[in-house]
Amino acid sequence: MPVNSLAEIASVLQASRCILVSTHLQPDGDAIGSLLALGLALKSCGRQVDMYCDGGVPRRFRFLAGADEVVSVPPKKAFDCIVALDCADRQRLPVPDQVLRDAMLVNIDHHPTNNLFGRLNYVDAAAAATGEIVFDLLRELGAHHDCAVAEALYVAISTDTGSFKYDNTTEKTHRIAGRLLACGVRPGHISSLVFDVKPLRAVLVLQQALSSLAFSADGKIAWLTLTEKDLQEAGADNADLEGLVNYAKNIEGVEVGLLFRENNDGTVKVGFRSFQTDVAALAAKFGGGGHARAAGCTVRGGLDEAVSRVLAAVTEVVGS
Ligand SMILES: [Mn+2]
Repeated sequence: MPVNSLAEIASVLQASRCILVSTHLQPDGDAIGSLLALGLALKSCGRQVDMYCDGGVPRRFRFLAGADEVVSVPPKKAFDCIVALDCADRQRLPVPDQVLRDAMLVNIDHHPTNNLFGRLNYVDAAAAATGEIVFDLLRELGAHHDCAVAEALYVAISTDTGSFKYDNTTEKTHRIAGRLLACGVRPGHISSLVFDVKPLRAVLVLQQALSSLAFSADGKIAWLTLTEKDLQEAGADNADLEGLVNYAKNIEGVEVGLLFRENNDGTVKVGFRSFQTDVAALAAKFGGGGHARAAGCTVRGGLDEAVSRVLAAVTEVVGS
């Protein structure tokens, strides 16, 4: 699926003086780790580099070196080259048209749905993370993997593989991780900062959510509900709800886990997780979408109404 080679992309980067590195909206660990690794490495190769992501670096990744150099609004200047990382289409890239206009747009990604929107494209759906591709690109560039770059790549790869637990994890993933450890990455240190330590408000909102746990009669569907008041009392925001739905899904005997989160605009956000059931198809019935085992939608109406409508649809598929 890659259209251009990493050698071609490396030579464009080497020929560019002024480079913008960016990534998709609502950046995750792979987005931020890939961005920082490539940005810092290009700087160390003597390029002028701006790093930009929508909203800036999320709190839990701010310990990474270079995070304070990432800007949260698009820089208003001309670039020779713009690199989009981990971004499946142009709509997910928050860079305005006028900034893109005269620049060489390079698209580096691993989403199978990537529509090759760059002038140069390297898309490898077999890569567990965009960070794996950036690792190869840095070798092509002859860039030195210092510890800061290695930590950023480790965050990219460990987050997109769920700490090397998902089936996208390959022999190559572990080989790259091994090279990163050789550069000085401490896996316990990174995983405690990225996966384990949580702000108190996230634990308080988890406490609220668990107290709402409910099941279908046969125990195959489990769901959690959170009201706007629950979130306010905990002082939590959406970022604090990440992974919460899995508490419902991972209960023995449960096939579909759901999280209903009341918004303050008269809608309810629903998260779906499953073992086998195609929840993307279920979410699509309510105008949402996602992956087969992880999907979401937003339903108009109150919490009780959303719960009963969505449960009726899930029950039709998994029984009750
Ligand atoms: Mn990714």
